[in-house]
Amino acid sequence: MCSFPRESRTGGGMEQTMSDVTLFGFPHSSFVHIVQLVLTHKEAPYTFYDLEPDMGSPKHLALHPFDRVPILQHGDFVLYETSAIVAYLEELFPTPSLQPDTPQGRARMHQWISAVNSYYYPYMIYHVGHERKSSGCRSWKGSCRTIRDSCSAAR
Ligand SMILES: N[C@@H](CCC(=O)N[C@@H](CS)C(=O)NCC(=O)O)C(=O)O
Repeated sequence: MCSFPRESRTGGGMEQTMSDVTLFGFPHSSFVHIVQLVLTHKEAPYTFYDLEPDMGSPKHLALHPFDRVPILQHGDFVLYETSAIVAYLEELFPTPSLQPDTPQGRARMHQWISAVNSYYYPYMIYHVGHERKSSGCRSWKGSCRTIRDSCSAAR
């Protein structure tokens, strides 16, 4: 069990609610936003813990060996990887359902989840986003080339 102190929220983000679901992340993370969107849509009470100051600490790595967020804790059960988390939430809070009701629809959904994880996110966030932040795309030609290549790959 994790011993981090927690800040309580519900999916709506306003009320103070005790819950055995805790989401660990940091506020600017797009993957954390995905989990928050699902919790919010399902009106599921949860506790948010801002892990930003503790990223990379032994406590964080005990929850996520790959040094990332989000992490979901439900009672004693700890889970990482956004797609696994949202699939778990779909079972835990089945209504309203957030997945299509046909095999083809669900297959397409999984195709998009995989494409975002494998292709869009690495190029658009890591290569373009991080390169822009570090260089501003003015001072370093190599950086501009990385951004141009990443945009082409993401297309
Ligand atoms: N495959 C992971 C990716 C999660 C991920 O990359 N999260 C980013 C935030 S959006 C992160 O933890 N970054 C920390 C870092 O790169 O140091 C998932 O699906 O949950």
